[in-house]
Amino acid sequence: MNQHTNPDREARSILIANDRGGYTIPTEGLYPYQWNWDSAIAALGFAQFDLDRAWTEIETLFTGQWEDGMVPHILFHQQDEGYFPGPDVWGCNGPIPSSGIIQPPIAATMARKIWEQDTAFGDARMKELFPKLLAWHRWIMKWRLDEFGAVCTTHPWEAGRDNAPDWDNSMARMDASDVGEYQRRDTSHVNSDDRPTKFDYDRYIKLVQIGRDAGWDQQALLSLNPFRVADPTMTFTTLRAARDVLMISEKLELEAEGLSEDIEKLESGARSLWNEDLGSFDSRDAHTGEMAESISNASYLCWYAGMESDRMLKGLKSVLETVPYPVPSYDPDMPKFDARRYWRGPTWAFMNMMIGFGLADMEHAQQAEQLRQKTAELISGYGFAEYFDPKTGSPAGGQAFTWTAAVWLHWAG
Ligand code: 9YW
Repeated sequence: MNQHTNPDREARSILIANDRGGYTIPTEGLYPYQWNWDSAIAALGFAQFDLDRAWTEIETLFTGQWEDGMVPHILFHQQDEGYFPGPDVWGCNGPIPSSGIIQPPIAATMARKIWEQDTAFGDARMKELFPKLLAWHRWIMKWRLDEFGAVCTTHPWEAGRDNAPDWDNSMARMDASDVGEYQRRDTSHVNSDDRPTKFDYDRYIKLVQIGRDAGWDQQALLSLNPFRVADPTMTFTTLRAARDVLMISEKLELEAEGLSEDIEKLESGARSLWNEDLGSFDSRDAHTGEMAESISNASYLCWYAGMESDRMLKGLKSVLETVPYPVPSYDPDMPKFDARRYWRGPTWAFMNMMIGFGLADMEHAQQAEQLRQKTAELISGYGFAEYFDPKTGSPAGGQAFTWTAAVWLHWAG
C-alpha cells in the first residue's frame, strides 16, 4: 500500500489536470474525450471548490444533446488518435461529433445536488438546464423502456458496465463473425488482463456498425438491434433522475407534464427486475425474457432510486462485513467473479458513492457511513485508480482518474 499523504490536494490536481476547458476527460491516454456519466460525477468534484466550473461541466455535456433529446455517451470535442472507436466509426450527426448511444442518466441527480449547494446562481443555471434534462428523460421514456417499464441498455457501453456478466448470454447469442478488422487502443494503454476480451470487443464494435448502418434511427433499431437488456443501472438511474427532475420542477415552478406517471411506470419496471431465486435485482434480456442471474454493484442502486429492499440490505451488510474493499461489481461467491477484470469483480468508487447516496437518503446511515469509510481507506491507501481489486485493494485500469478524484472531494474524503 502506498499512503497518499495529501489526497485532497491530489484529487484537486487530478481534476484540474484532466480539465480540457469546459469539460473533463476521465483520464489521459485511455479516455481522451468527454464521457457522459463521468462528467456528471466530475461536476460534483468541482462543486467542492468551484461551483461555476461544476455547472459548466454539465452545460458542456448538454451542448452535445441531439435535437430529439438524446445525450451521447461520448462527445468527441477534439479528434484523438489514441482512442477507438472514434467519431468516424460511430458516424453520428449531432451538434458535436459523438457516439450514438447514451449512458446512465445521472446528470439530473448530480445537477440537483449542485443546485442545492449553489444558493447564489443555482436557480438561474438550473432554469437554463432544466428543459434539456427533461428532454433527455422523455427521450429515454420513448426509446428505452421494455414492456414492464424497466429501462434497457442497447449496448454494453450504454449501461456503463462494459463487460458485466449481466450481458454474457445476450452477447453469446450475437453473431459478430463479419465485424472485420479493427485496431483496439485500450490495451495499448493498460494491462489487457484487466480489460474486456476480444470476444466482447468484437460484439461492441458490431453493435456500433449496426447502429451506424441504421443511421441511429431508434425506431429501426428496435427490431435491428440484437442486444437489448433491461438492467438495474439504466432503470435505477432513470427513476432517480425522474424523481429529481420532478422535484426541481415543483420548486422552480417549471413544466414537467407526465413526470408522476413516468415515475410510477419506472417503479413497476424496477420491481420487475427483482429475481426472487437470486434474492437480488437483476438484468433481463428484453428479447428473450431471460434473467441474467447477476448480483452486481448496480443491483445495490435500489436505494438510490428510492426502492427499499430488506433482502438487498441483508446482502449489502454481508458484503460490507466479508469483502475487504466493497462493493464488488460482481458477487465474489459466483463462479464468474474475476477480481481484476473491469466490471466482473472490481470495486468502482463512484458506484459506491451513488450506493451511499441512496443508503443515506433511505435512512441507512450506518451502512452509508461504513461504505464511505471503506471507500476513503481504499482511495487514500491505493490512489485515484479507475477501479480496484475488492480483495486486496490493488489499483487497476487508468490512473489519476477523474471520477475517483471527484468521489474523494465530494463524498469519501
Ligand atoms: C468506453 C470512461 C468510461 C466509463 C464507463 C467504463 C469505460 C469504456 O470507461 O467505458 O469506451 O465507453 O466502463 O463506465 O464511463 O471512464
